[in-house]
Amino acid sequence: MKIAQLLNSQLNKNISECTNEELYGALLSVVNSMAGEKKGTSSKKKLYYISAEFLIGKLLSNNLINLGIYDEVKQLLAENGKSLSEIEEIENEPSLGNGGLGRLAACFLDSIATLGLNGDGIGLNYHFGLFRQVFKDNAQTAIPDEWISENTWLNKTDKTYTVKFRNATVNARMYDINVTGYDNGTNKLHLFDIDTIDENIIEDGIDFDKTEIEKNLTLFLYPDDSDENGRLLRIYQQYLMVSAGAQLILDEAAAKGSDLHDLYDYAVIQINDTHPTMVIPELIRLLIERGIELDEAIEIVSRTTAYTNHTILAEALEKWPIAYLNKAVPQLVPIIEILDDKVRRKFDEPKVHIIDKDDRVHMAHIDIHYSQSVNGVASLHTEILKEEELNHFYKLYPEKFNNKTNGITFRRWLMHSNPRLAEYITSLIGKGWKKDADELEKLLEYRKDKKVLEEILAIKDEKKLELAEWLKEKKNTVINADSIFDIQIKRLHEYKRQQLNALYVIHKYLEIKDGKKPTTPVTVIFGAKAAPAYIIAQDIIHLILCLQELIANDPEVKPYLNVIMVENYNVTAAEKLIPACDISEQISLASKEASGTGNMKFMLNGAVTLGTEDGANVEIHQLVGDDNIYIFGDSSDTVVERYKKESYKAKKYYDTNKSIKAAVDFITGKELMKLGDKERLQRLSKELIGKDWFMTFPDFDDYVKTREKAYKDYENRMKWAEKMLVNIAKAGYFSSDRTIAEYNKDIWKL
Ligand code: 26V
Repeated sequence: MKIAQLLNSQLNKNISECTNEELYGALLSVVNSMAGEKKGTSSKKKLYYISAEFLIGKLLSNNLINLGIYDEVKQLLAENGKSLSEIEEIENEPSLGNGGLGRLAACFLDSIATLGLNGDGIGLNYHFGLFRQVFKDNAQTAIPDEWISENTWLNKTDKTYTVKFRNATVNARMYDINVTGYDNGTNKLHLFDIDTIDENIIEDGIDFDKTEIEKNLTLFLYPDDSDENGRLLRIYQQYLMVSAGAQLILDEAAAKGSDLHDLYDYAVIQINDTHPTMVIPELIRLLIERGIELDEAIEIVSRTTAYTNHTILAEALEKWPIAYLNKAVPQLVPIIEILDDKVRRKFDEPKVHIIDKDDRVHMAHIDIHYSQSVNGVASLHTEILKEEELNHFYKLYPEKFNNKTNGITFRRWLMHSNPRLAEYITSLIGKGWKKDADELEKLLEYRKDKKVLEEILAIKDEKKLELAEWLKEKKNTVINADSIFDIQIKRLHEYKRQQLNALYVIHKYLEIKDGKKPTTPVTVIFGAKAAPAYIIAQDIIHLILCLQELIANDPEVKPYLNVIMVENYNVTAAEKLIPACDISEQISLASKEASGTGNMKFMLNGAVTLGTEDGANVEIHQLVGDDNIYIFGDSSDTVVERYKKESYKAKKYYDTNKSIKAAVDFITGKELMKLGDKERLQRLSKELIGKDWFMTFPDFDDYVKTREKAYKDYENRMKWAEKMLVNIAKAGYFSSDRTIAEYNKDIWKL
């Protein structure tokens, strides 16, 4: 049937007479059923990508693109006086993720389906997801993100599994979201939930009674875990996900003929960071329950699982007190103890034991000992895991360690978010790049072609105007579309160093005040949520918002420099911001950012990176060469050494470097103190001078110098356009299709 007929069968009047809401509802049902009818590949072995987060973004356009009906639908609507982009506005963005790890999981699902691999996602259906960020008095406040509405991509299923905790038994119900492949079949994202959730227990902001798990289990992603009840709730959530997931995996394998002794021929489970680690002891427990001997069960599960590490920050590596596990999921404790005991019998080194001397369970250690593969997410990251962070494990199991440099789906991050650029690329080199991203290199032929370079600049200008309009309409913010757009968007964390960017802004502000005016105006754009319990991160947001206000009201500075912090940064905002970016800020302290994936999205859209040699920036640098990236700062070796020697003294830099002192003093100077919260600004200034744990001061001068160089180079428009073009041409390596093909070849073997 033609789309028009399908759509009409959902509507009881003409398209032209429908509201956008009605059209969105109708499109959703049509697309959902078309997607559902397209079967994915059915191989004997199936991949299960299990993750606490899936930051999938809005689905309508993405599905229209993947089903190959985007243009047809858009035109049909236009013929009836309707706009697809206005209809897209109706959709709420699913609030099922927090940052890079969750977005990566979403890109991976897209690529798995696109490559025609038999693989589904397993996660949880959080009713209010991660919080929605609202700025009030120049500070972040958090409210529930009500993303589930009547028209939803969630398909309720009849499948339920019993999940037992010490003090409660719940029924986990499976909801499915169709995952369409680009020009290929449909896979599933399975999200578990329980019917007894009570949304009315939410009190002020995002507070709620943490103890009533039948009512609260799937209310929020990452509920506050600063007290025992919060930490227990995290364990309950994780177990709900893995127990239901494990039962599903065993059911599906058995249905295909597995006797469970050969589970690894039917299933491979990719464990996305440590949140799903309990799937290992849970599967062992379930296999024993079904009659398999302990040792064999351990062997079977170890051959079925693979683990991805996404961070080296010690505080992010989960360690649960055994007492907490005992309170929540006592059935796993004897199994974890056996897993630990086996390790202890083989290895004396306490650093590789699972249960430490303080009776805490190191979740990553379970993954490393009891799975077949351990991978990092960019070459530098994997090297650091092997040589530093996980060196003791690497020595035991060198064969398990491997690198899988992250990637992004070009369907969402180019074809959907920047259609004009995508079409222009196709007009130059044909459409082959859509299936084989390496073909983007053909663009290099045009690096000296004036007409091509001018068109690339024109597309960027158009995207900048669009962003300016969007900011005006949605966020009530006015920006100058003729300025350089210098953008840092990512979770707020000290290691990502938004504070370094803010120090630069202050430095620049002081220079302008001093009469040193930039030739091209600059708009510095931030977007970031901070974990509600992360005080210094909140302070950094406060500083940025105060700077925004200060400059907006300063007629002397405003024509040259502006600061904007976009409220509630999410996938939808990223889709507007990234195509409009000139300079992509990737300024984490070298060695700390596992990979980064925003860096890849920016590059693909013709932004030039200003960054440290960290994460995947290293690989971007290698691909584009020195002339097409701005690299600054200390190397990861220097940083690692400095930590080892404990030799870093921030105060020394503050005392001897005039620019640093001036910028830091400004934080507690009279201008900002008048606008801001004294306590927050003083705490931040004290943190920087007394500690600066992520070493912004040693990199400060080089950062300023390199950023100025980038701004200067920007003025030569043709040369700049060539840098843009090289970045686009070299981005092919970062297609998640490449990453997934590597996972499949080396680990999953589907
Ligand atoms: C962080 C947080 C912070 C807020 C409270 C709860 C919570 C729970 C888990 C985590 C771990 C986040 C790990 C993560 O997102 N890592 C990122 O993974 C990306 C994909 O591999 C990678 O590009 C980023 O460099 C890495 O930071």
